[in-house]
Amino acid sequence: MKWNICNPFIVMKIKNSMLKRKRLPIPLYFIPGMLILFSCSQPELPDRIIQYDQPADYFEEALPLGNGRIGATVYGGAGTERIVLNEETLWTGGPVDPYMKREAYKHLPAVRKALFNEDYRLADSLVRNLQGKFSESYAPPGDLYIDFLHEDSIRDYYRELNLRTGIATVNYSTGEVDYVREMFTSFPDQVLVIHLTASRKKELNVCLRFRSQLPHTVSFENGRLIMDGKVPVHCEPNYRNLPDAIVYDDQKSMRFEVHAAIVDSDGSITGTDSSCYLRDASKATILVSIATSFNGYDKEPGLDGLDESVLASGYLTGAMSKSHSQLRKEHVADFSGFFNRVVLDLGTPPEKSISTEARLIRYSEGNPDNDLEALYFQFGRYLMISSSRPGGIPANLQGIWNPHIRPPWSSNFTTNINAEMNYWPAEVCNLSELHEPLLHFIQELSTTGKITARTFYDCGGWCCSHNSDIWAMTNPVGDFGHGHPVWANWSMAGPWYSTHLWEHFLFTRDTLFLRDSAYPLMKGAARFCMDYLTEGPDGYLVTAPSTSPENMYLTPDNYRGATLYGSTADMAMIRQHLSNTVSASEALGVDADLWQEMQGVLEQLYPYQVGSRGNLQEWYHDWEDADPHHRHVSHLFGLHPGNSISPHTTPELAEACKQSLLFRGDGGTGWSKAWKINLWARLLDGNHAHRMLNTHLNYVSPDPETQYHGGGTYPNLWDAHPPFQIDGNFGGSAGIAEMLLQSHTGEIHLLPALPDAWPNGSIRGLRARGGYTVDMCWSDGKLTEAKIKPDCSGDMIVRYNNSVTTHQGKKGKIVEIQQ
Ligand code: FUC
Repeated sequence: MKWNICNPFIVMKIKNSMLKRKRLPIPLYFIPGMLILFSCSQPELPDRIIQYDQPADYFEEALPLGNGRIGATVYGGAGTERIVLNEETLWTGGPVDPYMKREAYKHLPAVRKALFNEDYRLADSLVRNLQGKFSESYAPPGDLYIDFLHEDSIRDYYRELNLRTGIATVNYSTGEVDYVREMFTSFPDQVLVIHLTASRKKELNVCLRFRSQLPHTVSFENGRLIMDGKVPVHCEPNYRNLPDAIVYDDQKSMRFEVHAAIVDSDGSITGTDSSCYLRDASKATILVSIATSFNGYDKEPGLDGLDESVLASGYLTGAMSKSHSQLRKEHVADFSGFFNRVVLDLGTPPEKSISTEARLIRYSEGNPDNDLEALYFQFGRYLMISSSRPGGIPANLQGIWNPHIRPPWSSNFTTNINAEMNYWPAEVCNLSELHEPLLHFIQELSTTGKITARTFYDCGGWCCSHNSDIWAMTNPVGDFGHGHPVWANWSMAGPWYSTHLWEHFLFTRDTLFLRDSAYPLMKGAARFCMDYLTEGPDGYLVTAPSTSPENMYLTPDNYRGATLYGSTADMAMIRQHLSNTVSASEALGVDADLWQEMQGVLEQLYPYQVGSRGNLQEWYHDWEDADPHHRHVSHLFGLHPGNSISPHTTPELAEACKQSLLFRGDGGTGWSKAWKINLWARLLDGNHAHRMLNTHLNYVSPDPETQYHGGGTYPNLWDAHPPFQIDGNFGGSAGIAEMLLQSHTGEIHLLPALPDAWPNGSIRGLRARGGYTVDMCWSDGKLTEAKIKPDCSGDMIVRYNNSVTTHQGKKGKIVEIQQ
């Protein structure tokens, strides 16, 4: 790497008093709002609003609110409001037993023998001996309903979600009365806040009630409507058709409590055992708190859980001590402090009256709408601010928004692309602190992963397989032999996850974080990789067994298999992670012996191969793909998210990646299309990246009767896998950023993949590796001005097209580049 990293010897002098933080340290310079620098010639803070002229019928039309911990999906019905509640720690199950198959590793030599005898059929069958249990599921506590006791005839209905403030609003009139409903989930106060007003006295009459699919009871105590319940102690993934798929246990099940209270009202409040009434009011605020007994990944949530009742009650009492306007003010300051750091302008918005759904449909019919693309970019940032806050749990497959007891793929952490993609926008989109839940989770994974590495593979270090959950599960899934190896037997989540640790350092240059939090974990993942590698038939080091996530090969004798040795994906992930760990050891000036060992292994890794059709080979041998259009493109990891391939440093390999992408085609699920936006951007082909964005934003109906299986976007802008999966939203935002700014090869590359469709525009507040904040304006497809603010002093290499210049960067001093 070319980064001029802060002197490692200075790092060693950091005082002990600074090392006591329990969670990962957050760089001090990320104070909300501090990085807003200037405006080129764009409107200040344009509206970023999603709007509709009807209530939602489906979950994918409802509007998501979140404070990282509490999720609230708001339908906005006029007669009845339905809000699907979630709490990020409410998961089925309990701490995983990482020793579930103590001697699995004894099967490894037989699998390797079969592989090196080229007996792939046998290897596919034997590798099933290296499987353990499935992950647990993310569960929904229930819904809050608010019945509005007024006339049925509604007019002037409008609802919106303001991405800048994190506030959802519903407006309508009936008879002579105008009703306004305003909702947000406050991070500072840890509650859902619903503010209701009627334009006439005594016309606000409502009933609050809960509904839950889980065993629960509801009571009304001291002016609070309280629902308490429990989740299953085990839940089978939704794709497994087994009896007893959901199991409860009175002692062990995780518990939850939801409290709701009506405050600040001029009406009268009464309650029954199942509901709470407000009568004759003109205004009211409803506060809702949720808590669970989750007490950490390694503690039984039933027997050794936190007191969910005390927690839920405490949050509510705290919020009740503040007025609605104070709660609102603090929420908006917190939320927009993150959101306003980045402003993107790609063109004029359409007329105000058009709903977001109509806009999306119009766009899908081929009508350009650059501002919708900018809105989509910001929606990804909105979702991250709402679903991932320091001290919390990483965003899962549905972020934090899930209505199902058996959600798609358990709403878990799927690690062979999805969990990582969720965090692709974190750094570049100036939300670095919000990366913390994932970075902290890696530490938890390393504890169970150490046992998995030893018991499944007889290796040191730590590893993680293709699924995980809140219990930091790391074993290969498959229910002890029932899983298809093409997804079950993949063990590279350790190195992939660990690239996030190094990326966080590159963007923040936080050496304390690198030394104390990141590097020890990186070393552990590197140790596993080095122990797991074995000598292949040509003398290179390879992984065995290996897969190329979820794709299958065809051997020359037409065997359709999953297990092989030395898949390109495995080799690329290990190459990336070892290179990163080498750089980390250099930055910290430590571990000379390990450095030497890693360098030696890097030199012996099976290199990239260009296949006979000019593609980057996915398999060790130049085999055909069983599905040439498969959604996974993990063999291109070195191009993105890795940096071992780029058109500037390895043009031939970049060309081979291009061929592979062309063969794969532009189809795929939501996240697959999002990945391809990033890949085409890394190939510096802005027009192809934009074409992918076009198809990524294709309107998908939320009606389950619609049989559609190719990605796209729902009316509320959620990514359609289908069903809803949040990774494509995050990957899409990251892809748009990647089209405008890249920094993975040691240069700050301005407008690397600007498509013809965006001739004029501006962006401010993107972040580049090395610790820079970058603002740019362009016109007629050409950069007009860039302003780059470094966090540290040192040389700064800037590229625009083929011109590369070096600047002396001074900490905090803006470097202006005019074209
Ligand atoms: C992987 C993908 C699927 C889906 C699932 C959650 O298995 O191949 O497309 O995203 O994760």
